[in-house]
Amino acid sequence: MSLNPTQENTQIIHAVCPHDCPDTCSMLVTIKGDRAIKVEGNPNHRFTDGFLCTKVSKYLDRVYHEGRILYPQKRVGAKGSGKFVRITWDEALNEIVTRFKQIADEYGPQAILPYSYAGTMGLLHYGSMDRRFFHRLGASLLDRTICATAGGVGYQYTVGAKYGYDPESIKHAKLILILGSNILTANVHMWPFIAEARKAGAKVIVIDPYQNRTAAVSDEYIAIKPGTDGALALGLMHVMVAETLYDKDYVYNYTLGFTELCERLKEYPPSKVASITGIPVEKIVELARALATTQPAAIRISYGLQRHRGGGMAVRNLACIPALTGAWRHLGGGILLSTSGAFPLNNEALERPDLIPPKTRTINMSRLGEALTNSSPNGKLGIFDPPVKAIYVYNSNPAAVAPDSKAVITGFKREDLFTVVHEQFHTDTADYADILLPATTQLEHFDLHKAYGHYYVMLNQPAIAPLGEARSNTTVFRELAQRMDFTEPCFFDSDEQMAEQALNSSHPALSGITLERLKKEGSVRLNIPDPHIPFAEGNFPTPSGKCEFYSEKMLKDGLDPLPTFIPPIESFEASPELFKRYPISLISPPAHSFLNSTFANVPKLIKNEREPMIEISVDDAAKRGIETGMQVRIFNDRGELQLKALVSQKVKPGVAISPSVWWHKLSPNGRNINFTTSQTVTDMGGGATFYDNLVEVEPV
Ligand SMILES: Nc1nc2c(c(=O)[nH]1)N[C@H]1C(S)=C(S)[C@@H](COP(=O)(O)OP(=O)(O)OC[C@H]3O[C@@H](n4cnc5c(=O)[nH]c(N)nc54)[C@H](O)[C@@H]3O)O[C@H]1N2
Ligand SMILES: Nc1nc2c(c(=O)[nH]1)N[C@H]1C(S)=C(S)[C@@H](COP(=O)(O)OP(=O)(O)OC[C@H]3O[C@@H](n4cnc5c(=O)[nH]c(N)nc54)[C@H](O)[C@@H]3O)O[C@H]1N2
Ligand code: SF4
Ligand SMILES: [Mo]
Repeated sequence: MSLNPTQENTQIIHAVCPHDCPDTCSMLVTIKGDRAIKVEGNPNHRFTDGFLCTKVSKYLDRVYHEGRILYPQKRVGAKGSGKFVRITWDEALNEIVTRFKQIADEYGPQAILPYSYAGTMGLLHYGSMDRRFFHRLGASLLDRTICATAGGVGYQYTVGAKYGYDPESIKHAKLILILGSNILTANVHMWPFIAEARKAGAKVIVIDPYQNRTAAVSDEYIAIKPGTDGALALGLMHVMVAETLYDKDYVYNYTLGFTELCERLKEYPPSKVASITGIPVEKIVELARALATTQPAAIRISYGLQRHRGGGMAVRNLACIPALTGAWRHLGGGILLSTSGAFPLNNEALERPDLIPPKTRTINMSRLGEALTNSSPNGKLGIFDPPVKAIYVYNSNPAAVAPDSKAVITGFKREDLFTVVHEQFHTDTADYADILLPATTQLEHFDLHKAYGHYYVMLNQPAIAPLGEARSNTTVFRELAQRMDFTEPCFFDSDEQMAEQALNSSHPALSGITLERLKKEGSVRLNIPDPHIPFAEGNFPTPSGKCEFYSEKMLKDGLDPLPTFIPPIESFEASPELFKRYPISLISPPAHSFLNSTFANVPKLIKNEREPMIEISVDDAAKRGIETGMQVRIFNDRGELQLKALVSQKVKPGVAISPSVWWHKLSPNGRNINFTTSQTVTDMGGGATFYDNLVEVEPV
């Protein structure tokens, strides 16, 4: 432990915020005796800048929450009743191994499904010993698509890898365009850099179907119809080409397929794009001119705009813009979705994909309902052979966060499904466990971190001993491997050894970044130029080395090789019949005080959010006789729930917003918004389509 003595027998430990958030904050934990007494943002970290967000500044309320699961338990009541009795770790682990062996004998090991996501983003506890274990076991593989794959894949077709301008360089931008990203809620440490740009005269424009917190403080807010950003990008490029505002030299040297792109753009004049997006023609033209003639221009996109069927294509189209305008030449210009692709960590060493038996199947986590009920949403039965007979859930709360809750919960209720849940809290998912295991929090274990919103590698040192009998993910999988008699040396690696393996790469970006150095410094910037202008002279990591307006790879993957517009599957354009019955597009974006469903059980943060709510436009409310404060019923063919209405100027007619993700059991009638969302997946990457969701709303 790196302990720095301070006054009154307290010590400060370097930690890292583990949550699924681009900011990956450097956190200082003060401990006194065996207790953590304070968490704060590291003032010496350039991105964290000395502050933590609303949620994580209450991290100790989570660590010392009275609802922590502190010992292993076995279910005694009906599935979902939440009734458990205490057992020992030996009993719990032996039961898991016995059941896994039985199921593997009878149905084959693929009947066992691991289910995890980013409850912690620490590389070790996110994916290391767990992957080794399930790979060696021959369990089904899980495609982790619930959040970011659509945009990630679309971005990579165009740009080649998941990184863009250096987030810190946005302070040099003169024009900042934000789409599908609520910076003040979900990426708050980027805001000071944006504020600095603004002080120097930059204009900030937010394009979003919802006038969110970020839009409210920006220079201009432009409302867009949900799921239509792909068309907007085409319209903007149409104007840039028609008015010859593009950077000819950049296009000639560093892009592929300009001629084909121009042909395609003819199909998207501003008049057509205006009718698709709901943005007036003049606005589209003005925005195109501004983007092409103001440099540096920075586009910040996040994941909101890709939670629709055409989400991959929308991101791909937007990613073409900075190559057309030449914005990549400038410090603070370009586009940014994520920085995660810049970290050349050795994932193969961590996860050992070589242990996967040939022909192992992959199950898409965004269609968990389908996997657990062994039936598709349109009623086809017996689609999985073997059926899923066991699920091991960790780092996730799928009963609450996965789409189509009715199907997911029907699956979890199956008496013949053996369910293990490793959790810090009695979540909605924990209630369905047969065996419930206590998990450590970030203060109780060691981990190594990369980030998706900055360029620093970071180390989390444990600050306190595990509470109760809590054990970390890596500890539990190491013990399960031993009980399974897995004898490969990788099952005996310690956390520190795995961290060293992850850092073991010949890539220059990691040169000089060692565990030893991280133990001293806590956080080290990747060995990349500072400041970083990645594509000033092309060097795109695509197959052609250029920014690909035309993508041969997309063609091979069965996609349109050129930018195009794919409307939301639940829209007037794509399903007029459905639209007649369910005319409101419901978006359920991150609540300010929760992190997905994490923190949604911390009283102070629940108080901030007040209660589960739906914001509905003045017009839609009037038509339905809805007033603020009324209970309303929200429904579609998948399910229904009840929430309090807030009549709002922040959404246009036809759109509603419900900040999420509340726990089912802490929501009215035990149901959250995912009773309405669907298991349909995106055009690319098999991503979830949470915001491609038509509903009707009526007073109760
Ligand atoms: N406070 C807080 N922070 C979080 C989270 C949280 O739950 N709470 N979650 C974390 C996680 S896991 C993630 S992935 C990120 C997500 O962070 P973001 O990517 O910023 O969040 P989104 O869900 O993507 O929603 C952001 C905005 O996208 C808008 N949006 C929805 N559809 C469209 C569209 O079609 N076009 C456009 N232009 N905008 C659209 C929404 O109205 C919303 O204002 O945040 C992380 N940070
Ligand atoms: N309607 C709607 N649904 C959504 C979204 C939305 O915008 N709208 N957002 C989606 C998005 S972007 C995402 S990323 C997913 C997120 O979904 P999840 O990945 O399930 O994220 P959380 O809800 O935060 O749940 C993480 C759980 O992991 C547990 N945990 C934390 N650390 C550890 C650990 O070290 N070990 C173990 N064993 N457990 C740990 C926490 O206690 C918590 O209960 O939700 C999706 N669901
Ligand atoms: S959730 Fe994000 S902003 Fe909040 S402390 Fe963690 S990394 Fe920082
Ligand atoms: Mo996410």
